[in-house]
Amino acid sequence: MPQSAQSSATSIADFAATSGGLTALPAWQQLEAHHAEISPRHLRDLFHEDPTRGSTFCHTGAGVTIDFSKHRITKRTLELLLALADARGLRAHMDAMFRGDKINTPENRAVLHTALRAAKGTRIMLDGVNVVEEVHVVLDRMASFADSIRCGGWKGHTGKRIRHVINIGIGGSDLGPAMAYDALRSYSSDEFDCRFVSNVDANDFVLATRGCDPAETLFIVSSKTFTTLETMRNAQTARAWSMAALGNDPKSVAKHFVAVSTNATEVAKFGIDTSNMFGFWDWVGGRYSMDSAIGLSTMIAVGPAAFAEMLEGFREMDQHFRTTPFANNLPVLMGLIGIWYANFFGCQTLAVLPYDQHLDRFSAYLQQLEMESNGKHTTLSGERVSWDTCPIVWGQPGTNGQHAFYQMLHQGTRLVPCDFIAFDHPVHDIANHHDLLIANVLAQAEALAFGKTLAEITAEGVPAWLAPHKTMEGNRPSSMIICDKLDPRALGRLIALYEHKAFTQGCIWGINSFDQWGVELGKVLAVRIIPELTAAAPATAHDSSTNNLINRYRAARGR
Ligand code: G6Q
Repeated sequence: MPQSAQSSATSIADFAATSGGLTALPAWQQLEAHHAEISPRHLRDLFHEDPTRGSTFCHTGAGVTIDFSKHRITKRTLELLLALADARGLRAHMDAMFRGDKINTPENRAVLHTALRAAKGTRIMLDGVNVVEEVHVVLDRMASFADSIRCGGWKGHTGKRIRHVINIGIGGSDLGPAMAYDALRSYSSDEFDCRFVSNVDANDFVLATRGCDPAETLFIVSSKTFTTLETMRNAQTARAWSMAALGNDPKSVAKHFVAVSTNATEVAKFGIDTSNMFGFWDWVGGRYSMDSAIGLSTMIAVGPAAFAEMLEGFREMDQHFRTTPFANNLPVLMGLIGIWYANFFGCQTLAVLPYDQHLDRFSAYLQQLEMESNGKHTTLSGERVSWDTCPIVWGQPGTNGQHAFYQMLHQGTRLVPCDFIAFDHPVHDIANHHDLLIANVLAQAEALAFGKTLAEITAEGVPAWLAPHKTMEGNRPSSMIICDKLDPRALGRLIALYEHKAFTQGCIWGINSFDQWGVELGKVLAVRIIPELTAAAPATAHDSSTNNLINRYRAARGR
């Protein structure tokens, strides 16, 4: 794609300065006019007009193939979307991220999760330090710790080997490791299990520790800040639970608790020996941290070699994103096509539908990645956007979803673009399960796109009164994302694909994808309410609804 004659942002300052004004861009306005032409057209006609469409809109990179042909796009749509990316300075912004420029301007931080998987020997300088060297020092420490847990060399306080590893963390310090543990469960050691406690609801802790012998249980307290309310309360409960069973000996903490954090002072205050702390850095956002030390539980589960393969998968997708022309660039195309639906078709959601049970928690992970990154209404220059930003991301694995919510995808009144994710080879090749699974995912994409007309239904002899109920409009778009097999490398590739897709969209929308101010107010208000629940006098300082709800709860608890 040639550089556009339209305004092209080249530096972070330019990027911020031009982050408003999206809808005034010529490419945007051309897309609006183009949408009026495309929206009445049916995928049936687009396929009829171009018999090669199934291959021309299919791209492969970093071991991932994506068939975009069942989208309501033409070559012209892509040309205009690519011109939009060009006008928004995507290339320059991407280079700035990889280089370590402080593109998270509201927090004055670099965004260097790509350095977490850079190969040993790479140089990425930030404030005079080669961050890749630091990354590998931590990876090496993680590897020797993971090996000692895996081989039983690390013993608990009473001399027993560790059988249960429990990660305590929330948000970015939980969703990634929890998702990855499920995703790679079939590659995990059977010598121990990993469990996850995140919710401040005590039920989470009780259920996660059910059946665990404290003498065989290791807690990883994962918190970038080491001040998060939920994590700190769960860590204190875990310490009490562990010590109570281990003779209340404070020395037991060193054998049953390690920390992943950037905050050595708070880690030491909690009682964890900082030699059992694995660090990371303020240039890694929580939701981009599952391949940092936050992935310690993943490394313990699958081993350092498999973890390294996962990092290679990430790196391959980073390389693809960074070097492939946008017209064939998977994250860029995914991001732009997402913009096409969110901003021109007005779609409010995106369904992510993995056809592999191991990816049970993948859409929950993506909810944070995309919605916390791009669920913003303020541009980098501080104005309110006059365009929509992140859609709602949701979904669950097929084929279960087919027997639940797919009805709405096929015949509902809302247009829901879908990401199907499938694998050529099964992790467990039993009977012909995989053929059945693949037949289903292919059939769903076909049915959504082409549907079944009233004429076809009627020709089958369906009575006129019933035929409208059975009619499937079709023209419902989807991507088919295909990898070879779900293994650590493929997982790394897939996550990096979505990370860079989110980056692409944040750049087009002109927002900062790397802060999360929207979660702060609720935390502050909760801290204010906590003492009011037990105070001598009823609450009067809030609105009448909140006062009433607090006082109702107090009464229910006999206060
Ligand atoms: C992610 C967010 C957020 C964060 C959690 C946990 O990008 O920053 O989800 O990960 O609030 O924070 P700590 O790791 O500091 O406990």
